[in-house]
Amino acid sequence: MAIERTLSILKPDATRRNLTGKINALFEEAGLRIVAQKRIQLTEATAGQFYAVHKERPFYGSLVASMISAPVVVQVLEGENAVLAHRGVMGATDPKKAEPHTVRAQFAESIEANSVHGSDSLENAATEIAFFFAGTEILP
Ligand code: IDP
Repeated sequence: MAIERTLSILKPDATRRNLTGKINALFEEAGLRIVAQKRIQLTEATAGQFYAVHKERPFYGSLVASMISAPVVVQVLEGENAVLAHRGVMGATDPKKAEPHTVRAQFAESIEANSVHGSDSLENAATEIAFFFAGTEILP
């Protein structure tokens, strides 16, 4: 088993409804350790850059607007197979298709306002962690 790090974001729909503690508890119960965490307000430019891979998708503008509608909590989670473990706790993108125990099944408002982001590969995790955190901010 490899110890990995992944980038997690508690999205505006979660911060707005004061759900950060409940979601963090699910991460910790799944064996993930929060080794860095900060609450920030994304700008249109930053959110647009972060989701640039979706630029051609029809929901891109709406997704960016949703991501800047309230503060987010960006986090680095560490643990065994953290990327897959985190994706497992998050659940499917569409909350209607997510397993009942997952964050998105329990908390998401919609396929867009789906409460959490998680890196989808170890390679993307490294890029996304560096997007938000300096190495000195990560304290295992
Ligand atoms: P993921 O977050 O589960 O990895 P992605 O396909 O990478 O899913 O999409 C990134 C984000 O874009 C989703 O978490 C969601 O907020 C939004 N999104 C994805 N598909 C749709 C859609 O069909 N309509 C609206 N928003 C979507």
